[in-house]
Amino acid sequence: MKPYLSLSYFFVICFGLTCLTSCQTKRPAIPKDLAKQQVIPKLVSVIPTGSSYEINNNTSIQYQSEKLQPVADYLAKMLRPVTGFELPVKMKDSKPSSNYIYLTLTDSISTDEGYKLETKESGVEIKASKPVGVFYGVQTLRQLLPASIETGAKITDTLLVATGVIKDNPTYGYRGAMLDVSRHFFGVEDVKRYIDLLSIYKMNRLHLHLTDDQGWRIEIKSWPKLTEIGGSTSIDSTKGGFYTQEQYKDIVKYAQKRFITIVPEIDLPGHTNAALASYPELNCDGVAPKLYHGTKVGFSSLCIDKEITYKFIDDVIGELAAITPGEYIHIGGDESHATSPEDYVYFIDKAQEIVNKHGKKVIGWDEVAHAKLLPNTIVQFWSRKGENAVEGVEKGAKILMSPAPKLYFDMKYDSITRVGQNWAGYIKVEDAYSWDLETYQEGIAKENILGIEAPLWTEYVQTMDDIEHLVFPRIMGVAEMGWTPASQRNWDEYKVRLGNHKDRLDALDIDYYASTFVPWRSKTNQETSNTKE
Ligand code: TNX
Repeated sequence: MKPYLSLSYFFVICFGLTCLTSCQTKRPAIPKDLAKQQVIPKLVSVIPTGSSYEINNNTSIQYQSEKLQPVADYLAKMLRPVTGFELPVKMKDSKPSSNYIYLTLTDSISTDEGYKLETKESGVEIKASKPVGVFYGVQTLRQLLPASIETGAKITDTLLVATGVIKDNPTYGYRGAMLDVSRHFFGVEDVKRYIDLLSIYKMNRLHLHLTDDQGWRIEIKSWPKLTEIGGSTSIDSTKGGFYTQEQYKDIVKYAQKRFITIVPEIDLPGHTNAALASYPELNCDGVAPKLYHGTKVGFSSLCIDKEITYKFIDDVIGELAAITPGEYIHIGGDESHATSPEDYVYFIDKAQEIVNKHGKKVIGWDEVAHAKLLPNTIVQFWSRKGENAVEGVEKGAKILMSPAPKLYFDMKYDSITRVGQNWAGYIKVEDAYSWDLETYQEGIAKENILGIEAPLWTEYVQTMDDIEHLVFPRIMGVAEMGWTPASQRNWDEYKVRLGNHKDRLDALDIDYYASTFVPWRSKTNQETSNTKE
């Protein structure tokens, strides 16, 4: 062997050995605590193992059960356009050996919505007992990736995931938002956008307040004037609108794919001027009132004594139940000041029976607690005093927590917020987050609580930007309150995680309220992913 040849062999071997010890193990470093620093709602447990996995052009998305194909497709659709990677989606009954995102169902996870996300240098595995848990694992993975993936435009960032094990599951099974589409109408695209945004934070219910004095927003085929007349206008007297049953079904399906159940509300027996204006026979005096464009509440009532009132409700609830796969129908029941207390109780008792007859359970605003509650009726706590909700607990009902001074997101953040009102006070981002569902009201304990819901009434809310401004970022705190045990939450830690969402909220083009009490921090991922520990 010529001396220069053996010398070059020597170098190759030396390089090879160095590479074996360093090239192979030198995975790009990303902070071990990324998951703890930025995921909302807060993860129950994170054990980092100090290395990373990179999603790249050779990554494949594989799933072990065909029930997971929609979730696998959802993930591929999220990442393909921004990365330009092929990301083939395939079914495979065992974990691939390298460069995978593997979705799998297992009996070893006991909670319905919980999941385990394990990242090794070879790939990411998400396991859950049900597809919903795997979907939540995917949302966690999404929040671990650079915020730029949310823009939908092609990105150049490296998609690194820190290695480690995340175990996560929610405290409450009902984590919701309500949108009033009656006072101002919001079309299908706006509702879908809201669904998309809620799903990022693992929310699972969207309650649509479909009817009120100012507008009837859902097609009822047996009572067509409800939308023809009652849906023709709104508080903004020039504009009306309603969902056809086909559009409603489309919203329901869109939400289902994101594991969000639509809870439709027909507000009864008050808040019914739009219905009363559409059909004179629903009025005790047989005279239809004019359509209403104001902001007053509590002046309208269906005629409690007329038989046709119950035929009307039976038809409406029947048609709605047939296109609503979720278990609940909301019957309103709030502020029925034009109905006598005796009539109110009589009416709510009958309405509950009608809903049950159509195979659904009732949710009602907390005044319904004055009625005889059926065993499966849910009381939604909203009023400033808790007596109604406590009466509900005493009658054995579960409570959905939406107290106005904390969760009415039509309330402004402060006196200079550009949209909203303040009858229940100003609600700062911290006020909406820093309280405990379980100690808020004497007489309502953890075992009485079904979950949490943040309503958005829209008397003064006209555009999607207005919705986003009032709801974000407060709704993210609500998502966390429903998910993370109260003992593991505190504002000082949360506000930092929230601040780390700045780039994501910007990339999603959300018109959020940039509270000065939150330490907003830009370029979280980019800065940290280049920083060695
Ligand atoms: C109370 S709370 C209402 C709504 C209003 C809202 C405005 C409740 C069940 N009813 O009719 O839109 O206040 O904040």
